[in-house]
Amino acid sequence: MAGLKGFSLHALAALCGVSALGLQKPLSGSEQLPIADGASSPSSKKQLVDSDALQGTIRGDALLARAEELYEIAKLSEDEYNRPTRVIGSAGHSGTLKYIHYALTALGDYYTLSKQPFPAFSGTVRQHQLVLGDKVLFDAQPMGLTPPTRDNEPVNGDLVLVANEGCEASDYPSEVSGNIALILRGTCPFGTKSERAGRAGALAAVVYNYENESVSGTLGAPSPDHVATFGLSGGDAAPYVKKLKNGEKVEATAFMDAEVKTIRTNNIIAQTVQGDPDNCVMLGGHSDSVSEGPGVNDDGSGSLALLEIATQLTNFSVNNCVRFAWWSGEEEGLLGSNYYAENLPEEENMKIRLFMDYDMLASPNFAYQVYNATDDANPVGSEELRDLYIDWYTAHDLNYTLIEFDGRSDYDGFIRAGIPAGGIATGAEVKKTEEEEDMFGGRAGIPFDPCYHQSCDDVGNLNMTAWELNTKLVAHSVATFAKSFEGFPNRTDALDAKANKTKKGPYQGPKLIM
Ligand code: DPN
Ligand code: ZN
Repeated sequence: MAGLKGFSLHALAALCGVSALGLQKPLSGSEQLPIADGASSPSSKKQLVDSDALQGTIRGDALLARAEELYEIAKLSEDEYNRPTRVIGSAGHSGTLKYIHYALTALGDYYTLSKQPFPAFSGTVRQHQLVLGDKVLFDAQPMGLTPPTRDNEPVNGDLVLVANEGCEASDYPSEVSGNIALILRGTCPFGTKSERAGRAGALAAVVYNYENESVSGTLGAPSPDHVATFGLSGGDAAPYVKKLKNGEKVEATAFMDAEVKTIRTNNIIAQTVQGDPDNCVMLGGHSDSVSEGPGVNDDGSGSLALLEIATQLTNFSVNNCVRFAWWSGEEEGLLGSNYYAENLPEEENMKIRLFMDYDMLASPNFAYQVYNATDDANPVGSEELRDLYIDWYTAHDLNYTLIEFDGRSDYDGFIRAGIPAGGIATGAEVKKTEEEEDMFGGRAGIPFDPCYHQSCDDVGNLNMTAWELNTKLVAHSVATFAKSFEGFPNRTDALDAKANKTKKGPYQGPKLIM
């Protein structure tokens, strides 16, 4: 077990004892599976991968055992975070990376493994408060990656309304200097507003929404000019905007005890040794969670489905290369997948025929959701992939819904790099409708995942029916393209004309950037 130093005894026992499929001894529920044979070599004597055969290897009990191990690993963070989490930079996340890497190593030489390190930002807000006039704004939210207020102490000043949407230096009146800027959401990213406010000398900034909804946003990559920044709902901001417009004064106190650290983390990539290396099917899930919880559904469900399929695939031979990715820093703004896609040399980019994203496959109040990635708005091939999922659900007499392909997960960098992409999901914070209750069961009026980004995203949060079924669909997607790309559009250009049009959307992962 060299290489697993740094684990608590408990987690080490979980890792070595249960020994995730492909480690020392198979899980109790999977003893019949010919794991050892598959794991030993990339030999072409194996049966050519076939969708039904690969799907047939997927078992809920094996997935569940992995989820239990993952939760144990998330507990490694308890000392530092007071709860299980697999946020980047935590012991729970480095344990997750070791777990994935170790499980893949145990598959022998079927895969070529690599780690892709990259710098990532990790923000913590210990305490925060915004007071306007004599009112504490309890619903004011710190923006992701916000810096602290000066010396991590409260700052005071007048609240100063910024013109337009605060995207231009000229929108900031001179009174902003030494005071607190109030800026309307829209047109440019939150990070730009914070930077402009900082350059104008503001002590802090408040970005208010045009709707009566709070803004759960992030400033994105830190800038030395960023100032402590809050998001506020349109409703909460309205009385103050009115006062300021009437020329009345509003006193403000802002307090942000926060820290932004740059850390190094890494993606893990596993590529089959066998198969045409110039024609790869690529798929990914994210290895990290948010700091609030262990992320067993988000995205333990996707990343463990991939690990299980990577394990079972070793029983087969493939015609095309299969490349699995476990992205890091998804929750901080798709950092790992963007880094990967942006740093692909053109020749390497062209080898990736498509990318399939698997993020949240087992939401407790699930819907079977397919990203509506059409060819007219995305690199050609995205729609063919979308239809593969639709056809599979249809063939299994299952309902599905089409959901927006809006940049909330790791497919975004691929689309912008001209690579066709798509995926499936089971829903996050959005509430299920009556119609969806009729289609999928569960309960209307409550979120698909009521534990989304919370400490209760634990093993009990998984819907095993959805997870097992969706993992079979993931296996189907892998087997289909590992066997053949017949009928699937060829790549034309690394920067497909359409990809250029596909700019970064309002989302950068789970958080809004503008
Ligand atoms: N999986 C969510 C996350 O990583 O936070 C993002 C997401 C939410 C993606 C809803 C799709 C739909
Ligand atoms: Zn996710």
